[in-house]
Amino acid sequence: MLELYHNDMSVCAQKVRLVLAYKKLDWQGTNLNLRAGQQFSPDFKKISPKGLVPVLVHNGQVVTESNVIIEYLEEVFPDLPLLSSEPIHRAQTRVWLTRLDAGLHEQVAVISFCIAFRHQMLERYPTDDALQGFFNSMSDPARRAVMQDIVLNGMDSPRLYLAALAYDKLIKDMAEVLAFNDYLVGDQMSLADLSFLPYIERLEQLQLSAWWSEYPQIERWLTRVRNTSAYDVGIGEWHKPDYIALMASFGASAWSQLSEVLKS
Ligand SMILES: N[C@@H](CCC(=O)N[C@@H](CS)C(=O)NCC(=O)O)C(=O)O
Repeated sequence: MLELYHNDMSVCAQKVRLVLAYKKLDWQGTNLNLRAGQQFSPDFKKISPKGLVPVLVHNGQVVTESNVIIEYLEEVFPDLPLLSSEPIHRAQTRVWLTRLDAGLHEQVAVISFCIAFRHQMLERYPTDDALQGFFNSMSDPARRAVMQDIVLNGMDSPRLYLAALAYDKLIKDMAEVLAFNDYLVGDQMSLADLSFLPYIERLEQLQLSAWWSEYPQIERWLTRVRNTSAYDVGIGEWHKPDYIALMASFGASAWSQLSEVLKS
């Protein structure tokens, strides 16, 4: 039996659900409310000591880390493959996946919180004491420092601009590959496409798609990868209208500010 501890709108959970859906696997899920801090509950921390989703439990065995989970799924369920049989393509896929752990995952959180999600936190914890209580519930001091900065400083956080620079490089690198290929690796959908889709869709939800307006190949790739039943099952059905509306509303003015910084 496959069980997934996840969150509806979390990008790294979306990535795992996409792979499960692409492979047409059945699973049962627990959708944790991350804003309410359910990821820090003692029970959840028994299977995820860092208090992070997603976590896969397969026949009682725990697998953490979304990149590890999707490679595990590929190994155990090789039908409808998402890794090429060509070693060089497998290597290229893994290089794309590494990029998420090497910073892009934190950067998507920084951009999402600075622009939009911080407002959910400020509403849920309306007093300084309540907010501080939430920060204090984060046992990892590095994560706590990032969260404090992005919630309190929002668009003025220096982390936002470092994240934007990293994303700018990503968009250029994707544009370079997609100018000649339909997919990020080789000529077939792979773990790389399904993994990066949520990270690009998030920018679109934050009204930042002007970022790739000079690269129509990225928009074509987005349409191609979304035009699958895996997208509907893995992402579309989980979209939360209030999150989408919040991102659209606070994102509306974000591009003009970010693009000025990128120009400088
Ligand atoms: N490297 C981890 C990152 C996991 C992660 O950051 N998960 C986020 C959701 S996308 C989370 O659980 N956040 C809750 C928190 O930071 O308290 C992975 O790829 O699985």
